[in-house]
Amino acid sequence: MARTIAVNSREDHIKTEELQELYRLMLLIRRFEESVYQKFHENKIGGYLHRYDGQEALVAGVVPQLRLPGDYILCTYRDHAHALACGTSPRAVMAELMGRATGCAGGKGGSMHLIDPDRGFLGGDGIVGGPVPVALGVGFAIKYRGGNDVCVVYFGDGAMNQGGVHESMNMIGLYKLPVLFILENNQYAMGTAVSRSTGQPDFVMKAAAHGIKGEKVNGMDLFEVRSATRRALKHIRDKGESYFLEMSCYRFVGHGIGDDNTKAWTTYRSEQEVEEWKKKDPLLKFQAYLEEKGILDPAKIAKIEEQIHEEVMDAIQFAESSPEPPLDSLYDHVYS
Ligand SMILES: Cc1ncc(C[n+]2csc(CCOP(=O)(O)OP(=O)(O)O)c2C)c(N)n1
Ligand SMILES: [Mg+2]
Repeated sequence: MARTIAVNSREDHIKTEELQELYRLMLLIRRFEESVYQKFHENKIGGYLHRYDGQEALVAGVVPQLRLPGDYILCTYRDHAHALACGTSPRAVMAELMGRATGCAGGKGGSMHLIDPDRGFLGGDGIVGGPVPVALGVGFAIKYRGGNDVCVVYFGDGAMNQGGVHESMNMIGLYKLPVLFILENNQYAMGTAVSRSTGQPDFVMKAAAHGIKGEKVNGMDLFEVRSATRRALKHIRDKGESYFLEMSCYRFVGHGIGDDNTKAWTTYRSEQEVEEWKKKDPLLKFQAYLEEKGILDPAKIAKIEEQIHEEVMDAIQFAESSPEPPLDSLYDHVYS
């Protein structure tokens, strides 16, 4: 029989099945990203890519709380996790990374431009801060059409220094649009620490300057992310106005595939700092919690690991055996 576990507050009970699903999702994201690293170095993936290792809770604590389709999600180029959480198959994501016609953008978008509109996933964006003006438009459309859908927009701490982000936040605050901001504050924009790039590192205060309520959240803790998201969504759906969640987190690997944290130009953070954050690993912390509560045991974990491994291997096999887009489709979907 299904058990429920009380988390953080009496209202917030979670079924054991849901907890297991969240664990599976976080593990899928982690293992998927690890395999992507390997495939890039085998020259199976071209272009560039950015991994989400360490930030999994920001997606697992938010996306399953949404009504999809109905609500909408926009995010940055660090987008593999978001697509997987929306339900885009690992096959379609891997095929997109490998530039195959079976990819979720027909093989023409690549890592930074995953998209799956049927599931409400309006895509990644290679432009820092780029998703926020789009969220303004989506939020406006939701309000114009009526109903209480929400547009969730993910963006980074570096993006908070972009003019277009603040212009959009101003209008979202002014027009009271149903937008949930998820600031992925992973402490760095490429090699630049937050403290070196902004005179006011309190991002919730910056949101308040635009008339948007918000709070700071420990993004390394799935339950905290989940609870804050539920509060925020309730606020947005009930009041029809936006909400801002600043999630502190850390990317465990380099900024992108070209940053392996070892070369001189990547020594913007110390090994010791990385190790300190890894002690707060959201996946391992959640796993330990589930073991402590008797929801998972080593045998069950091994079984889930095996299933995820098979799922990722299947995605790779599918992608590698898929065709590239035909040459005569080169100019499709291109404006000239
Ligand atoms: C408008 C724009 N300027 C610069 C870049 C180059 N660039 C790519 S990622 C990045 C850092 C962004 O950092 P942040 O917003 O904190 O996101 P994170 O990569 O940490 O997730 C920069 C400067 C870009 N893609 N777009
Ligand atoms: Mg950042």
